[in-house]
Amino acid sequence: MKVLVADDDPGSLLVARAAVERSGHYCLAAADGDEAWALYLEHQPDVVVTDWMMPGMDGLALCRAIRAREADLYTYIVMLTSQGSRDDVLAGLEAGADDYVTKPLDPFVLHARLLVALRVTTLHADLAHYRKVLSQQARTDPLTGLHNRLKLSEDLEQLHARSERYAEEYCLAMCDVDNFKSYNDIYGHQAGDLALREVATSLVGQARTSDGVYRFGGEEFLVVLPNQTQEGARIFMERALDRVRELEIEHTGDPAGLLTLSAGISAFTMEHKLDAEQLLGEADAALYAAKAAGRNRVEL
Ligand code: GH3
Ligand code: MG
Ligand code: MG
Ligand code: MG
Repeated sequence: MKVLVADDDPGSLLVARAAVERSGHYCLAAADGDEAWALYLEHQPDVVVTDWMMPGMDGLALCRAIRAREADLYTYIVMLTSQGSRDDVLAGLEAGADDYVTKPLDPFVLHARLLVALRVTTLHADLAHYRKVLSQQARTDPLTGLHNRLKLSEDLEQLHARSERYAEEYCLAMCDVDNFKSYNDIYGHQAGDLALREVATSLVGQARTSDGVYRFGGEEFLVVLPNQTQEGARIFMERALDRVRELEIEHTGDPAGLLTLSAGISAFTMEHKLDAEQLLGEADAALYAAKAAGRNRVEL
């Protein structure tokens, strides 16, 4: 672990530092609270062992500053307190310290407390990791690996705010696989899953890095096209539909004999400032028009 030790008493600092290093940890030493805070910000130590009374920023203020700042990383804090100061102990723990050791410092005691610190910081690192994994999982569609609707609503909110602020246009394209119910009926659900994956991969391959491809629902995909005019979006989607036809996924239940896609496009422009929800509605209405006009096409 990376351990930051702060003490304005040089002798005490030396003992603490030796104990930390003998325990096999990397030690950063600070002669007062202000230096400790600067080192904390620079190095993000796993553990802070801090004296209570120090000139400038004291141990209590340091504790509070660390707790107010940390987000994902947890810093384990051990307070060094003078013997018999029970109120200090309580104040320290309330300010966010995890543990305390009384002075004069016994190196063996500090070594023992660092074992606990290691256990706790490892646990926190695991939790942070799982939080991240779960957060990603919650935003990912397991079948296609695409971002899902939750992620779409977050991204769309951001894009909408940015586009409004900088007066930029963007487009949404709602896509839906044609006659997919009959595809499942003819080829089976597993083949249907595979086809959805292929369509998803094809759409992603078509998109620019700034574009977003989301699984909106069962066999529906939403493509978000930032900084794109409606005409640009139409050209993009025509090409995307070409690519899907070029997959040549046989579908005898479809008039084209192939698996095809229909798409409806809506645009956010300075003249047509709908909110994101209304734009989704417009894209869906355009998709409905594409279906009504015979499928396998793009409508605005
Ligand atoms: P249209 O051309 O009008 O879109 O007709 P459609 O048959 O594609 O539309 P409908 O809404 O009637 O059927 C959609 C089908 O998509 C029904 C559903 O079983 C299938 N589907 C939805 N999600 C999945 C999935 O994850 N895997 C598979 N294999 N099929 C799915
Ligand atoms: Mg002191
Ligand atoms: Mg559908
Ligand atoms: Mg469909």
